[in-house]
Amino acid sequence: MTVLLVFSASLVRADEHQLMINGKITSQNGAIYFSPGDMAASSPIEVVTNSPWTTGKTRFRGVLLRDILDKVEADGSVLKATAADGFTVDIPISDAEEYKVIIAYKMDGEWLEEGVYAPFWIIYPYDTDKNLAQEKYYGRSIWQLTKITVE
Ligand SMILES: Nc1nc2c(c(=O)[nH]1)N[C@H]1C(S)=C(S)[C@@H](COP(=O)(O)O)O[C@H]1N2
Ligand SMILES: [Mo]
Repeated sequence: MTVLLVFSASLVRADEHQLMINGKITSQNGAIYFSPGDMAASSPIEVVTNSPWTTGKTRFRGVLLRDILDKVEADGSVLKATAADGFTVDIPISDAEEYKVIIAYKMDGEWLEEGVYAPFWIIYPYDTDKNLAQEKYYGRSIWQLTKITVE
């Protein structure tokens, strides 16, 4: 009975509406979960930028990736990011240190749309640093982000 309860609880937690961070972090259970509401409770930050997916300047709101990594005490060099659509990409932790990379949960004042970009979207300030407006960083701009494994 206990096993069944634990199993169903983990199924509920590992869903498409939140972000699970695991791997080389400090956690008693091996993973830490954030819903968009949890993220919105932290200091919000905005990145206003053009992007390949939007028309004109778009206002992305989220939290600094480096702040979240600090919060979970990430101790590694690479983030293995996974999306609900099955897409995966490696993001060097150095990106979070060098650039104002955010984990976005809102776009132009609206929560990211379910089944499209929700719950989270990694966004770089593509306009601020021309170096960021290239395929390498677009490819790391994973939407429907649901899992980060710190390695
Ligand atoms: N969840 C998710 N995020 C993703 C992708 C994807 O397929 N799924 N494609 C990535 C890649 S490889 C690139 S170059 C950019 C842009 O993809 P697009 O040009 O197909 O829109 O989004 C990135 N983020
Ligand atoms: Mo790509």
